[in-house]
Amino acid sequence: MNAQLTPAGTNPELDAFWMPFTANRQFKAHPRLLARAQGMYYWTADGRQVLDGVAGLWCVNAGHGRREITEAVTQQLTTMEFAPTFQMGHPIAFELANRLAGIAPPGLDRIFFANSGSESVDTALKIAIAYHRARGAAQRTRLIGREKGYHGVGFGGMSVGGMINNRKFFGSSMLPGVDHLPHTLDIERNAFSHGLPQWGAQLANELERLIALHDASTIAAVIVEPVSGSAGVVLPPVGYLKRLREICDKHDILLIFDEVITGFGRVGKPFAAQAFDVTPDLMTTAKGLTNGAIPMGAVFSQRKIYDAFMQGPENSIELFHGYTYSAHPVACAAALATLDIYLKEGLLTRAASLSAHWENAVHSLRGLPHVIDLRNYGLIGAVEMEPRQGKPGARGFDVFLKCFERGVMVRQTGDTIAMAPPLVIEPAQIEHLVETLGQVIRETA
Ligand code: PXG
Repeated sequence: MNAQLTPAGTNPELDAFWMPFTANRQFKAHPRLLARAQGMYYWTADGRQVLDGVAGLWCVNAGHGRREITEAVTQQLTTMEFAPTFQMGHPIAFELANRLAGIAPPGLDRIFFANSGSESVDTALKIAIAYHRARGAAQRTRLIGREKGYHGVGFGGMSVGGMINNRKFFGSSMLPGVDHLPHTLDIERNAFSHGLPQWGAQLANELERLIALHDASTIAAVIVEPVSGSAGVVLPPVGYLKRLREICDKHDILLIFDEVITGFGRVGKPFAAQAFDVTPDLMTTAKGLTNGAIPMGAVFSQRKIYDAFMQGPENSIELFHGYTYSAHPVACAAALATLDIYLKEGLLTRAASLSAHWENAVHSLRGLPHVIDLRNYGLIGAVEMEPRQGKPGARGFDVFLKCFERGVMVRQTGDTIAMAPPLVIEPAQIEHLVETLGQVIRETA
């Protein structure tokens, strides 16, 4: 694209696209255009190679340009580009659901399809509420999220989410009856933890406090990310998720794991539920499901939840929910080809074998100027920097921009830099990613 800047610093060619979660004016004055991708790399529109340190947006787990996915998608488009799944079906939707059930945590073998993480989250929240109603507990409608949580941008996900900027601009247009657990980021106590922080399991007990306040009989579900990404990588303290599970069980509250970023190998097991040995009742996924090639989301449900809906006359619809593109055949084809790659190349567990190397690389940044915390788990890493006086986020943004200029793409949230490379990354590329980030931090005041 011919990025001609007008004197005012605007670019008419770029104006029509209102970009998501982007500083539109800054971007359009200084565009960062990606034009091509292969393996671990992007190439910019002007031909520079950029190491992908964040798997696109936490989704391209098998690396870019996977021929098998392209072929499966092409084949499906040729055979049948679309088929409805309302009162109709097509074979690969069922095949994909079976395949997903086969790698799922214990019992999560009923799969509902959506088109994004946000849709998966809203689907899971609706299933949770309708499940209690189906069991005769229609008063259980309250949802509990967590501070710093990110569950997408639908009204449901926004309401249970806990990132201030994602909420405050939208007034009181939130779901009623939502409360939040405290987040688990405690830099004072846990800074520079290698892997999971030791301190903080007792934060799960705050759920008991919310239950005492609202009464368990009003609460449908608790939703958390096992590891949260968007808020700048927040890890669960050792024992925290198990404790949440125990409390939910005690009070008949459903536990939802939002595995949109942790799913499909990011933490060294197919899902974080398996890595932490804690099984939720519902699990939301997207992103890595199709290697980012075609939008798709999937909600994994415990069989007991599905079974609770299977009552009443046989020809009645059991769940009044779904999307035109639920189980879109092209997305199903992409997901099946992606799963084949993951299994053939051992990618669902590769992060486990790389994680010690990754941990050392991330923690080699300790002692650099302004670095106040380093966090790692699986193939996720974060560097938290001290904000500049009165300018939160400015240092983070500078570091992000300079990394990109040096040929490395990372993610920035405030003054935290997050990394989550494709799971095919080689040790030398880990070094390159982290060393480049380290140099940039050294040079950034
Ligand atoms: N849940 C979680 C846990 C997520 O991380 C969503 C839901 C929403 O997914 P969709 O497909 O509707 O965007 C997400 C999305 C980042 C970043 O860099 C993370 C996400 C999206 C964009 C940027 O942290 N996660």
